[in-house]
Amino acid sequence: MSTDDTSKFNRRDLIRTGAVATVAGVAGAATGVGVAGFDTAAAQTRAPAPLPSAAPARGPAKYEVKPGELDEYYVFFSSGQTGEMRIVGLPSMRELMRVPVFNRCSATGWGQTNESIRILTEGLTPETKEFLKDKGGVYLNGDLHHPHMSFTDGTYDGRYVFMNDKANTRVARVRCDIMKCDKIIQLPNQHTVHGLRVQKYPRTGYVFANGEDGVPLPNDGKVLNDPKQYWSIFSAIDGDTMKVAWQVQVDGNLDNVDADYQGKYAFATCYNSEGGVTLAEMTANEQDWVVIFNLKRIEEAVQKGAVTMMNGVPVIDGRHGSPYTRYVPVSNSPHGINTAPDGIHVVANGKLSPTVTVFDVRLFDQLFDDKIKPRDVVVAEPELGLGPLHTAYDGKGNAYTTLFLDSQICKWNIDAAKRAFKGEKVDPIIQKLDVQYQPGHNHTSMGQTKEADGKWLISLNKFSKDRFLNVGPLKPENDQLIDISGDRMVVVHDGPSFAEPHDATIVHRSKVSPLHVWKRDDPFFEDARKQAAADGVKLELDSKVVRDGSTVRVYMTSSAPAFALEQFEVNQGDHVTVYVTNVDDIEDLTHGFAVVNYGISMEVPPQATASVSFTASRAGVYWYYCTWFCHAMHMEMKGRMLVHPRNA
Ligand code: K7E
Ligand code: CUA
Repeated sequence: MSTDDTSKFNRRDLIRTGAVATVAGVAGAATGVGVAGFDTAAAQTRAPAPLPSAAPARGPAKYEVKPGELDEYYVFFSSGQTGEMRIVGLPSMRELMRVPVFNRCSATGWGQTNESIRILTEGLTPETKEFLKDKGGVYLNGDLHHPHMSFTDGTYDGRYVFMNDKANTRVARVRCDIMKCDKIIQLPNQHTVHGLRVQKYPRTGYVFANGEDGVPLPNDGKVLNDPKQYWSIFSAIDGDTMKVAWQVQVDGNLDNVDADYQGKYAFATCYNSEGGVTLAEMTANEQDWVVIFNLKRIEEAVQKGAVTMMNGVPVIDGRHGSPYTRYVPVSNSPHGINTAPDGIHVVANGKLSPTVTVFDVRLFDQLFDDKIKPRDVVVAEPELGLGPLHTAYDGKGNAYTTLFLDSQICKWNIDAAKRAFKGEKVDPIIQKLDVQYQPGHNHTSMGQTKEADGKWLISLNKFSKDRFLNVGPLKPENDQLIDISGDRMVVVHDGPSFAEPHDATIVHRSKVSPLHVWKRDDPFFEDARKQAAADGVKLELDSKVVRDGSTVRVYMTSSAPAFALEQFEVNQGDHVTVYVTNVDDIEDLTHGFAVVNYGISMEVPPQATASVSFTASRAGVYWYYCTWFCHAMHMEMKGRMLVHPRNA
C-alpha cells in the first residue's frame, strides 16, 4: 500500500469539494465564510451560488459553535495507545475532557490514588497480580480501541461506556454520571481484546469482547511453537457486574464484532482463518469468514453445564460443527462489522477485498436450523474501492464505508446494492469523498443505534501529513467532520488528535446527564468512608492525624483557599495515607493535592474524597500544595509535611 498516492490531495481539492457542494445546495460562499472554515479568502472570491430550490438552505453556521454555545453531541473517543478515553463535542470537535482508564495520569493521579489503584488492580487475573508484584502492581500502558455506550431497547441509555485494552486483555467501564472509570477486568483464557461492542436489545446486558490472537489453552508454556494448538476466545461480559458470563472457543481468530437489534446474535470478523502466525500464512486463503454466535443456544448450554470451566469461566466449544456458531465465508481478511440502524442489515468490510459483504439477520434463524447454507445469508456484496475498513449509516438507507487505501469515504445505498446483487443494472455508489488521509473508523451521529439521524459523519484518519503545522516526525492523526445532511458529503473541519483514535461513539446530548458535583455517598470513595468511620472520623468535618504504630492516616478537608491542616508530622519510614475531602460544593471548584519531591499529585473535585498512600522515606520539610487554580489565593493554598528523621 502506498500512502504517497494521496499526497496529491491538498487543500485545493478540499476547496473544490466545497465548491461542488455549494452547487449542491450548501450556502457556504453566500455568507463569506469558507465551507472548510479556514478558507475565508478563497470563499469570498467565489460568487454566491444560487440555491437550487429543491435543496434545503444550509450554511456553515451549522457546524460553527460560537463562544459560549454548547455542542449538540458528545463523542466518546478512543485514544488508542494513549490508554485514555476522550470526550469531544460535536460539531465543534473541541476536546472537552480526557478520562484516564488504562494509563497513568499526572493531573488526576489516576494510577496513584487508592481509589484508582483499586479499580486498576481488583480485576486482574491472579497470574497478572503475581507478574506485576515487583512492577508497582499496575500496568502503565493500555491500547484502547473501542468505546461503546450501553443500550436500552436499541439506543443509548447514558449509563456506561465500555471499552477494550488490546495491549493487556482488559475491558473497562466508565460511569457516565461522573465520567470516571469504575471497573476494569482482565479476561482469563483470552489473549488481547480487540473488537468490543455491546448488546443493543433488550439492554446491555452483554459486552462482547474479541480475542484477536490465538494462544494455547492454558497458556502456561507447555505448548509453545505449535500453532495448531492455538485458540482464539470470544467473551461475553455481564455489563452490570463486570464478570465474564461465558466464553466461546472458535476456529480462526476474531477481529471486530457487533450485535443485532433483536438480542439473538453477535457476529465477528475473522482475518486469520488459516491460523497462521506470519503475514504470509495469515493472508494465504482466498476467503476468511464471519462467525455468528447464537446467544440463546449458548446461554442454554451454560445453564445445562455443557461447558468446560477454565479459570472460573464457563467455556463453550464453538468450533466448526457446533450448534452455537455458524461460519459464513467472506473474501480475504475482513475487518470492521457494522449493524445498520434498520435492524436488518450487517456489513462486513473487506479490507484486502474491494468489497463489503451484506448479511440479512432475519435469515440467521434458518441458518442455525440448517435450512439454508452459510452464504445464503448474504444479500449484497458491492465493490466499493480499495481497503474497506468500517461502515457507518445515516438511517436513510445509505452506508458510508471508509476506504483506507483509496483515502476516501464511499457513500452507497444498501437497497441498490441488494438489487445489483440480484442482477439488476444499478450502481449502488452515490459519492466518493476524499479524506486526508487513510481513514480507519468512521462514525455517524447516533448511527450505531436505531435513532441514527443522518446529520454528521466523522472520519478518523490515520495520517495527517501536510494538514497541520509540522510538529516533527511524529504527526497527529486527523479527525475530519463531514456534513452528511444533504445529498453530498462535505468536509467542514479538520481536527488533529494525539495517538490514536480508532473508534468513537457519537451520542446526542439528551442521552447523557453527568453530575455537576460529586455525591458524598458515591461508591467511588467508599473505602475511604469505611476507614474514616473505623477511625471515628467524619470525612467532611474532621481534619486530624490518626496514628496506628507506623501506619499514619491523615484526614483533611479542603476549602478554597486552604487545607484544614496547615501542617502534619510523621516519622521517617511511616506508611502514610492522606485523605483529602473537598468540602466546596461550588461547580468546577476542584482542588488538587501534590507533595513536593514525593512524586504525588491528585485531583479532588467538589464534594469528593481522594486518597493517596506512600512511605515517608525522606526526612525533612515537604510542602504540599493545591494543584488546581481554585482561588485568588490559590498559590497560598499549601501546608507542610514534617518528616522526623529516623534516628533523631
Ligand atoms: Cu479498525 Cu482496532 Cu476498530 Cu483501528 S480497529 S481502525
Ligand atoms: Cu485549591 Cu488551588
